[in-house]
Formats: sequence, C-alpha cells, structure tokens
Amino acid sequence: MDETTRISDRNFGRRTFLRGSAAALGLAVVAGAGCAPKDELETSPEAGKPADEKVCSGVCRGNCFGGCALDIKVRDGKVVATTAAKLPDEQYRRICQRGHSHLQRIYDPDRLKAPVRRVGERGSGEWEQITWEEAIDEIASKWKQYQEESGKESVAFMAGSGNFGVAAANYAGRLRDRMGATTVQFCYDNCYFHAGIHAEGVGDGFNSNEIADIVNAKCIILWGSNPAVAQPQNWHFIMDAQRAGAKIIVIDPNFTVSASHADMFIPIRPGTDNALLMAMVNYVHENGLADADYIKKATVGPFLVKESDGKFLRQSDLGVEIAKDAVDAPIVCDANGNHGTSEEVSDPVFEGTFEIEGIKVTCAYTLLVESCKKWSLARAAELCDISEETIGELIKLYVEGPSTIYQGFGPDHYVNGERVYFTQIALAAITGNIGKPGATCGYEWTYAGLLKYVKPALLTPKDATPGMTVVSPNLLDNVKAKEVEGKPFDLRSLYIWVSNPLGNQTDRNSWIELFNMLDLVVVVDMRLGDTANYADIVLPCVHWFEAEEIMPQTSPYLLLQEKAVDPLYESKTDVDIVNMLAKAMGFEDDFSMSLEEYLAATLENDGAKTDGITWDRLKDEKYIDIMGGDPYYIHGGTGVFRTATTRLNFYYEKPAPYINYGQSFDVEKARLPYWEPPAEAWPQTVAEFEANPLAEKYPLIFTTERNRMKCHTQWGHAPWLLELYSEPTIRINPNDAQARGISDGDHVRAFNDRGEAVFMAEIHAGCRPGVVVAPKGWEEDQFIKGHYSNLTSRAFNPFTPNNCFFDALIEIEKA
Ligand SMILES: Nc1nc2c(c(=O)[nH]1)N[C@H]1C(S)=C(S)[C@@H](COP(=O)(O)OP(=O)(O)OC[C@H]3O[C@@H](n4cnc5c(=O)[nH]c(N)nc54)[C@H](O)[C@@H]3O)O[C@H]1N2
Ligand SMILES: Nc1nc2c(c(=O)[nH]1)N[C@H]1C(S)=C(S)[C@@H](COP(=O)(O)OP(=O)(O)OC[C@H]3O[C@@H](n4cnc5c(=O)[nH]c(N)nc54)[C@H](O)[C@@H]3O)O[C@H]1N2
Ligand code: SF4
Ligand SMILES: [Mo]
Repeated sequence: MDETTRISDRNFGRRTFLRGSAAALGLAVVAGAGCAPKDELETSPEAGKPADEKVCSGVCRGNCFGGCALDIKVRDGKVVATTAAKLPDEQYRRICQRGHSHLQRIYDPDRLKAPVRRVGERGSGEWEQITWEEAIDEIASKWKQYQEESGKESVAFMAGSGNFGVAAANYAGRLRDRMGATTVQFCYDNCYFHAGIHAEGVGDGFNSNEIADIVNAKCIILWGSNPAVAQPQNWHFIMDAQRAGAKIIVIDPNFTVSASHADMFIPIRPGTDNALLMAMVNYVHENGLADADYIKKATVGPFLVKESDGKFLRQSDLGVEIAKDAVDAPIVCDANGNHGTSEEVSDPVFEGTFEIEGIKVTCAYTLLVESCKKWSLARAAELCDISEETIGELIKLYVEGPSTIYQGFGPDHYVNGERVYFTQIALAAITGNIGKPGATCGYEWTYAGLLKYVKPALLTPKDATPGMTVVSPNLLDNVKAKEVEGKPFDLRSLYIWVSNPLGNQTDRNSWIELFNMLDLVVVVDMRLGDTANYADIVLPCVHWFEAEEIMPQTSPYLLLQEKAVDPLYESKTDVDIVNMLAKAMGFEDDFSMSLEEYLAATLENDGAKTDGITWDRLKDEKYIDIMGGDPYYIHGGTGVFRTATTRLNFYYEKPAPYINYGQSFDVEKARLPYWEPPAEAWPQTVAEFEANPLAEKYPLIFTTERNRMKCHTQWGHAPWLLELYSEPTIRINPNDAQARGISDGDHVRAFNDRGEAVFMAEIHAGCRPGVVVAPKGWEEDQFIKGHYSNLTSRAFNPFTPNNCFFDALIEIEKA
C-alpha cells in the first residue's frame, strides 16, 4: 500500500493522486518492435537532432462502427500523430476528429497508472494505490470465497463495446466460462440485431450491402439515423449517391445534420415508426406494387402456415419420412393445387388460404399483409403525424428503387422498437429491395472477419461450464429478488471490462444502488471514468496502441494493430490481466497463451485456412481485404440468406428471444408486425391510444443523440475536442423553451422521478415540439449536477431485452 489521497475536488484531486504514483509521463515509453522505419528521418524540432521515427499500422477500435485504419507516427518512442492509413481502396482512407486525437488519450494526465482500491464512499474518489499482486490476490481469494459460499454464478462478468479487438473484447469471457460465472448481457442495439439475424440472416458480411454500393441506390432512407454525425466514415458515400441522383429521405422526429442534407425530411412522431411501416406494407400490397417473383424466390411468402399451431406445413406433416439430418422442408402449393417443397413446385402462389390433405393453411405473405391491413395511410398519417401525401410520395420513391433502408438506432431505443427492424426487412423483401446493387436494408457494418475467421471455439476453454445469462436492464431487480426467472441468484461480485455502464446503461442511479449491494466491483479501464469511479478495485489497461490486436469487424478489411509503443506506467493488456487472475484462481492450464499466441490461434481455423489468412500474413500485410473487392459485396446477392429457412423471414415460425434467460413472451405476437405505444414516451392521446398520465408531470420526451466529439464516453476528456464542444447541452424547441422562460445559453435542470441533470440550453427550431435532444457521452465530472443517464428508464421488452434510451419522459426548468 503506497499512499491514500483524500479527494474533494474531483479533477484536481485525481491529478494530485496520480502525481504521487508510479512513473512520470513518458519516461517508460520505449519504441515497439515490428513497425516500419520511416524512409527519411526527420529532425525533431525540440531536440535539434535526427529523430528516431517510424510509422506503425493501427486501427481505431471504439464502437462508432468505424474501425478506421490508422498510420501511427512514433517519434523517439512517443506517438506524435495519427493519420488515415493508405488502404488500397481510397474510399476507405478516412478518419475523423477522434481518430486524429488519439495521442490525447494515450498521454491523458488522468490515465490510471497503477491498480487502486477504494477507501472512501463509493464515488467519492478516495483511493489507495496497491500492487498488481495485492489486487490479483484480493480479487481471486474473494471470488473463491463467494463461489464457495454462494455458488459459481455469484460472480458475474460484464463487457461493453469499448474495444472491438479480438483479444480485448473476448478474452475475459474465457475466464468467466471457466469459472462458471454469470454473463451480464449489456443489451445495446438488440432490436436491430435480432431482426438482422432472424429476419434477414447475417450473411458473409452483415445484413446489408457493403457501404460503397450505396452509390447505386436511387432512394436512400436514413431511418432514425444520423450518419453525418454517427458514421462520418460512411457519410461521403451517401453524399456521392446523392450526387449520382439518389434521393435522400430522413425519417426522424428532429431536424438533424443529416436531415439538413436530405431531399425529403419526415419529422415522425417518436415511437410510431412501425405504424408507418405497416401502412407502407399495406399500401404496397393493396396497390399491386409487390414484387411477386422476388417474394416467390427469396422470401417465406409462399410457405404455408398451419392454422392449428402457427408453424409451417412441412413434409413430415404430410407423412413423409425425414431421414436423419435431412431438412423437413416447408410445403408450398401452386395455382393448380399441386403441393410439395419449393424444389418440387416451380411456380408457387404466395396468397390465399387452402386445405392441404385436410390441414387448413394460409400463405405467410397473406398473414403478413393481413397483420398490416388496419394501417391505412390515413390512420398512419394521424398516428405518425405525417401527411398522407408525404407517405404516398415516400412509398412511390421507395418502390421505384433500387432503394436502401439505412437502419439507424432511434427506433431501437423504445420498448416498442423491436418490430421496426422486422417490418423494414418485410417491406424490403416484398418490394425486392434486397440482394441487388443499390438495394439493401440494414446497417453497413461488416462482421466478415469475426464470422469467417475468428474461431469461436477458442473463446471457450475445454473445461468451461458457462454460467447463466442475465440482462442488464433487469440486473438490479434480479439481485434484489435473488432470482432469475425462478432460478436462485446471489450476485456478490461484478467484473467489468471494455464497458462503462454508469455512463451508458439506463437509470444510472439504479446501477449505483446495485453496486452498493455487491461485495466487490472490479473495473478494468484506462482512466477513472464514470464506472471505475464507483468500483472497489480498478485495474489499469493499456491504450489500444500499446499492444497487438486484430480488428475483425466494422470495415471491409481485416486489420492489424501493431504494438506502436510499450504500455505506459503499470498498465497491462486485458489478456495479461485475465491470465494473472486465472492463475490465482487455479486455472493456469487453460490460460497459458500470450496475447500474440492467442491472436495467432484465433486465425487457425478452416475459414481462415481456405482464404489463406494467417497471423503471420496479417503481420506482414497489415490489412487484408475480406469483402471480395469489386463488385461490391451485395448481401443476399446469391438469393440465399442465413436465416433458419435460407429465405427472408417476415413470419417467425418459431420466435426465439434475442437472449434467452428463461423469460416468457407472447409467442403469437412475436410472429408478425404489430404496433403499440412506447412504454413511457407517449405524452399525447392519438386515436384510441391514450396518453401516459405521467406526461402531466413530465411532458417532454428525453432523447440523446451521438456526440460528434466522443465515441460514447471515449475521448470525453481530450482537450482538442473539448475546445470545440465543452459542456453538456440540451436542444429544446423554441415554443417549449418560451413556455418555461428558458433562453439560449441558460443552464436548465432536466428531471423526473429517477433523477436529474443540468445542461446548457440550446434553443433550436429543428427540435420537434415536445422532444428534447441531449448529445450523449459526457461523464459525471463534466456536469454541473447530475448525469443524463439518471433520466432514462430500465423498462424493456423481454423478447428483445434492450436498453430503451429514448423511452423516457422528463420536465425542464431554469436551473
Ligand atoms: N460520434 C459518434 N458516433 C457513433 C457513436 C458515438 O458514441 N459517437 N456510437 C455508435 C453506436 S454504438 C451506435 S448504436 C450508432 C447509432 O447511430 P444513429 O442511430 O445514427 O445515432 P443516433 O444519434 O442515436 O441517431 C438516432 C436518431 O434517431 C432519432 N430518433 C429518435 N426517436 C426516433 C423515433 O421514434 N423514430 C425515428 N425514426 N427516429 C428517432 C434521433 O432524433 C436521432 O437523430 O452510432 C455509432 N456512432
Ligand atoms: N442515454 C443513452 N445512453 C446510451 C446510448 C444512447 O443512445 N443514449 N447508446 C448506447 C449504445 S447504442 C451503446 S453501443 C453503448 C456503448 O456503451 P459502452 O460499450 O460502455 O461504451 P464506451 O463509453 O465506449 O465504454 C467503454 C469503456 O471501455 C474502456 N476501454 C476502451 N478500450 C479498452 C480496453 O482495451 N480494455 C478495457 N478493459 N477497457 C477499455 C473505455 O475507456 C470506456 O470506459 O452506450 C449506450 N448508451
Ligand atoms: S472514431 Fe470512428 S470514424 Fe473516427 S477515426 Fe475512429 S473509427 Fe474512424
Ligand atoms: Mo450502439
């Protein structure tokens, strides 16, 4: 134990503490091996002598979906600049302002330099420095005790999306499974993922065409999506498409930066998207605009659904013996009454109700359109607050195509958002807007490297006995009830890595309450951010450039991170930390691989072998194009989708929840589109849908948008970026502001029964009346008072457990 520092002023105090600890900034930096020396040596202006300079390959790995390749310039053992790597395809040679600001994270004076243990109240910022040995011994001995006393699942592991590198993201999961510990699923973006997987099938890339293909679209709908801010790396492709003649349509309650570039802006009422989509499906059907050939060939439309149990009529229902391992194929029928598998019946019908060998059946397409029937344009117009003419124009542009629905995450953030992604895919499927150049429905984010090359079996050690899974919005209730769906659950310790839940989960105060109920919260991070600040022990991890990594997702390349500089201070890689913990737990045999051995092993599998991909090759070439180059990767272009039926699915035969934690859900409801109001954010009565009475007290819908300067909470303290955007703000419509006596630049208190936050008000006519928008990612120390995550709600849909960030009501007053 080295020292204890009482901290009253958070920023000043933290610096004081850090000054007293370990190595001084920069002293420990030694050039990493393997990077290319610069052709010409430059003169370091400070020293006046030739500098030792090299350029390393790297990759930006936070969750902005970018995965941009970087050239990291290292001079005299220190990173001095980051620029876009010279990838062969020039279209992907881009980085944003965050990509240029990495060195302010590496050399952040507030970087955690050594392991620390909490000595004051949680969140007080009072720490003592401890050695790695002390930290590891304490964690491992407590975990052994808890597991012995309260069961293996009394220890839980929680990841987030802080680093998409193969090792950093996955390695701790091996220890979790070896210990039989609980997984806390972090529940971000799950509505989108569920439909992407079950309705559309994750293809060789993901559920969309490669972004470069968007230039072939004639109609692009940015649906609840603000790529000008949230995917700057994609924005130029969208602008290229517009220049090539595509119409850009933005569907968003608010006039965003992306909307300011659109040909058509549709300011939809929050939480009503699925009603609009159902009206579009209904209109397409009623007006004969559906693409019959595509429905027959590529969708479940012709499959016959049994009235008796809602399942597809299959060969076995008709008495056919199904050989072991053979597929019990769905049955279709043609206009002449012949029935058989889709191989046997060449021209199936996709509409109608029939009786086949005494079994009453209906085509899946008919069930889809029946479910949307009550959504006339007039009814949707009233609910969504969009004119019928506008919806008509939207449908016309979309059907003409080729059309791309660029799925954003606005609708995902409501409890009723689950079906939006499903119905978007249904609309694309029945109009044939998938599987062609310019026609896709998804988010252009590739998973190719992860799916094809990173061997999943490696993630689980051979002696593993994985424990139960719980979902983050339910965790506090599970801990209080000491059960998960009837199964005993006595949680005592949480290990958190690549994750900042107190900044990013809903209902932050509930997380602080949860932490207070636990015996040991361990966080691995680079700095004492929102979550680390409330932990019991914090372990310092390396910055992304201080270790090798493989980035297997988000760009069309498999990318290498070279070790550009040595780890600063006492920081360690997540792999080394887990290996130390595993050894202390007695699992050394399964955790003897070094980081490099682990990375090499993740590429030793059939998929990688077939395509000639190895760790040595990646080290040699630095980036490998895995999307097949030209022509651009087209999702579903082969007509085969990776769904259970190999077709686009707009009828869930066997609805499966996104994460199965033993929950019950309404199976019938989960099969087809439906609309119901959001859980909380429904402040008005429209048609038969009555306003949430809570709106009398809290009339404003609280939404958060992506922060141009941050990737979630990362880069949040980089001075260059703070100079451009320096304090938490909230956008308010002029009428809402005036009614509350709020002027531009005032500080305002936003509040509800869950908590409060103080923001600077920005009066903005682009903000939909009744809706406020706060860019996210600010941490507690940057608020005058409170935190935006105090305002959000833990309500979720058990079928797709998710954090529903926008489904919240608040009131605002002058602070
Ligand atoms: N700079 C930056 N970029 C990021 C991130 C970051 O933290 N910083 N995070 C990344 C991550 S993890 C994600 S998930 C993506 C998110 O990517 P986006 O979804 O593009 O980002 P958001 O800013 O959340 O935009 C959602 C939009 O939905 C709108 N919206 C709100 N309610 C509704 C509604 O009911 N219907 C419709 N149609 N729209 C609605 C909001 O006004 C907002 O403009 O961004 C990624 N990119
Ligand atoms: N109100 C509101 N909240 C939201 C959203 C919203 O729209 N509104 N969006 C949500 C969405 S879609 C998402 S995806 C989440 C993202 O939530 P998180 O995944 O929690 O995102 P980050 O803030 O990037 O936090 C990751 C943490 O990992 C740390 N880290 C980075 N690299 C490493 C590493 O190599 N090792 C270790 N051990 N740690 C590392 C970072 O310093 C950071 O503290 O946020 C969600 N939160
Ligand atoms: S933050 Fe995202 S867009 Fe910016 S450089 Fe990094 S990966 Fe690219
Ligand atoms: Mo996300």
